[in-house]
Amino acid sequence: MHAPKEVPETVSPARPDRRRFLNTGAVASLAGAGLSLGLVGCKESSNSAAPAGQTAATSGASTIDYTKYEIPPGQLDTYYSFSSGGESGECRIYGLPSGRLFKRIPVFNIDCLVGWGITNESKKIIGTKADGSLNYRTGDTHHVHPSYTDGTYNGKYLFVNDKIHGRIARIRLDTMECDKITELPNVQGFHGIFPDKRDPVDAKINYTTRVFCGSEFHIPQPNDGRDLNDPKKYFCLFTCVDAETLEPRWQVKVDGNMDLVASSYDGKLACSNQYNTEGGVHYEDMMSAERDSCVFFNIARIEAAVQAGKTFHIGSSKVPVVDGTKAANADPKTALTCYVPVPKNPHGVNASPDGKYYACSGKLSPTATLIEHDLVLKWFDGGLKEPRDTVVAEPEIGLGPLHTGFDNKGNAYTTLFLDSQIVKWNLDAAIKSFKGDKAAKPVVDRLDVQYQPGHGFTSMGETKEADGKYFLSDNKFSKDRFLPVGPLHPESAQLIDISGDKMKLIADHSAYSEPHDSIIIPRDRIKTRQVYDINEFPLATKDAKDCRVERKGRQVTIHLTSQAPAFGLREWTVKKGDEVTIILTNLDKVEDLTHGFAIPHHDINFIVNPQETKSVTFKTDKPGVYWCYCTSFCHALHLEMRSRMLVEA
Ligand code: CUK
Ligand code: CUA
Ligand code: CA
Repeated sequence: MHAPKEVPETVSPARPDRRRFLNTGAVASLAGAGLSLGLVGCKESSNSAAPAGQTAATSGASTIDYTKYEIPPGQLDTYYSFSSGGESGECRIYGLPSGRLFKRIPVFNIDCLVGWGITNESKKIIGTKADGSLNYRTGDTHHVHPSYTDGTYNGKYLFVNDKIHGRIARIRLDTMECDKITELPNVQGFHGIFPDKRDPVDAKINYTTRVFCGSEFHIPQPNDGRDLNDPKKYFCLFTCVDAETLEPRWQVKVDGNMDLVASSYDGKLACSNQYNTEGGVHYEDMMSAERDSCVFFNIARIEAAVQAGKTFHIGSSKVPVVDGTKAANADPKTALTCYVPVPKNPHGVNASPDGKYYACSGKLSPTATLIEHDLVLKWFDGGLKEPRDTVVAEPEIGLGPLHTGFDNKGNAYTTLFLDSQIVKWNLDAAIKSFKGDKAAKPVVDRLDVQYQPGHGFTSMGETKEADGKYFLSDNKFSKDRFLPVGPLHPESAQLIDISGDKMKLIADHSAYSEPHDSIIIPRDRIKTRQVYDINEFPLATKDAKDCRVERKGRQVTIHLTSQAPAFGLREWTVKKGDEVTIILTNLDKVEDLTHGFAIPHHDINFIVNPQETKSVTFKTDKPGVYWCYCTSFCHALHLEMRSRMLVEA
């Protein structure tokens, strides 16, 4: 899989030799790890994985008029795409269909362009220790989801997880900046996240008030050194976070782990796929059972149990915890949770836009499991015998199914990691086939992608307004799709037109490692601000005449403004060993007129946007002259835009 290869001059999406090479590599590496996958199909060529009678994969390349999708200079994209950034700890904003990268939003990572993790305001959001250093300098963002009103995006917030440190972050969509971060108590491997799509309790609140968070890694509770090597005592918590305060409201103790999270369209349920119902601590143990679960949470019952005080607490955490284990929830009529068995190590669970179904992919099983929402509610009412009776379809769709997007015509699009394909399957046909109708063929189309897709998502596909226009495949390998840039290849995000019967691959976009999830929103849903309101910032200096130096003992505060092409003070004097705070307000009101501020030797670098105020605090440890200069090319005299900080011995 990692053998050096020539770079082909042209890239054909359909070069079968290359696909076979990759596919066998992916399977072989799993097999090499001693895994018995129990997979059907052929390891030679992914195309033959299509069961007889079903459509073979197509390159989709032959007759496509790519100019149809071009965004010429000066024209705007029709969609925003918000993407996670994986190991980078950030989020990103792309335009679609062009694939233009507009912005990287620092969230859990330090960013010296905007000063994230450097300015006092951003450090407060990320969280600091007593000595003022950051709590964490890294993050791992996987899933991005905007806030909802009545089943569709309201343009207010974007929520994102940090898998490493169990933190949830919120991004304001008017400024596209992170404004809150919370660390969830007693959680490790916070992976799945999904906001409520409708608030069922308070009609006055017309937007998302809950964000549901799964946890993937089971740990001793509390994780303070007890039960270190007694995995039977480890467990995971499902957390509900308040969307406004971003504080945890309640948690649920569950059996097994949680991977992805989905929420219902009526506010009644949330669910999470579980690949480690075995409670294993080694991979062989985690894949020993033939079936795992998709666990459903009955939100109203959980909140009633919390209200009634049927709760406990873990360690020093004040967050109430209810017991959602199987043993404590044997009677469906009072159960808080319902564990629906699904085949082997599922990955990904997605709600269909009509609110009727949840598709849970098999990963180690070549199937997707379709669970009916109303049947889960029926089980909770005592009207169904077994949780498994909620399953209405389980089509064979291909090898390594992971994530599913939906169009507006009753079709699902699932990424097949091992097959390197997107498979389009019809929900009604899958349900008929499950009932025994031999004529019903669930799989309607297949398309090769390059290569090994992880997440895939349709435009507006996680809202009731799915529009059936685009599917974006976030692929884990790009290999020969782009000019090589050393051992770390970019990931490939491939845009697919799904408006017709056949999927058409229309563009490759490179992406810096490693986006997991994205969402696609029409541009008119997003309303951004271009200039801040100076009154939002209590520390603002509203007039250049008010610039000044204030000293209290060893603490010195510099009140400073920027207005092209000068800072409000030409120089200021401090002493070695002072603790200096610089508060900088950008007085320029013109859209796009950003100034930067950097101080040599002191590791200070940040920007101030029009009418914005930011501050930094640092120690002066070395006497000398330091030119504080503007880092953002703002004016013909940008290079001349500098002030001196004189540090006396
Ligand atoms: S997980 Cu990355 S491909 Cu974190 Cu959404 Cu499935
Ligand atoms: Cu201000 Cu450059
Ligand atoms: Ca398992």
